[in-house]
Amino acid sequence: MSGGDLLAGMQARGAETLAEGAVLLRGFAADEAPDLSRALESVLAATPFRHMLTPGGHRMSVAMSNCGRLGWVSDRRGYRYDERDPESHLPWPPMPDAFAALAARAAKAAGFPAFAPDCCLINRYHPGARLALHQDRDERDFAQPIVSVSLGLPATFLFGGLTRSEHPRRLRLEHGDVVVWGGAARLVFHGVAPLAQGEHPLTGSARINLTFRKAA
Ligand code: MD6
Ligand code: FE
Repeated sequence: MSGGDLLAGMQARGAETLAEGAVLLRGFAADEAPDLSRALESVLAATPFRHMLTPGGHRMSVAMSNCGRLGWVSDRRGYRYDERDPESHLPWPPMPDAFAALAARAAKAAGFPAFAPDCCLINRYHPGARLALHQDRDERDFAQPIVSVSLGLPATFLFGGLTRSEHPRRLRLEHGDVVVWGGAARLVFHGVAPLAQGEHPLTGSARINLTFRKAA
């Protein structure tokens, strides 16, 4: 893509730089959200949402599943990527084409032209569910970005710094918003504040987040 194309695409979609390496593409996935939602239904039929256990023994308030060659899992042994669903012992369902295409298109719009994710972590928040401040560091290559797609109810995303002590900014993520994050921002601490009550026509009383990673 030429610099001109990149700029045109970003202006058309209103790209916002959150930090060096982190870009918010507002509404980038809004048009295809119904297609994504249909594809998601068939993934979840094979590998339903579950509340994983943290290494410290707490049940996570966010429900999770995965698709793609690898899935992110947490249990008493720690965090890791695994080729199989620990509940069914089957491989995770393949990543739907619509998922992979969107992730690549968003990464490209943010300046990462060769993103080929092997994992899509699927997060479901109901009111009250939250994600504590963390870094994504279970992946092999931190030169690879992460693409994060928000569907359904809005959330307050906490966007911190490279140390846990830095006070996070609060950022509203709405249905169809995509955040691409890599480069200097790849290891920032981040989280999600407790989800507020609400109803969304596509997802009901939930927020769904798809995060695409190149884990291996
Ligand atoms: C969420 N997202 O938005 C959780 N991690 O529900 C994440 O933890 C995340 O959005 C790395 C990069 C982008 C993200
Ligand atoms: Fe994360």
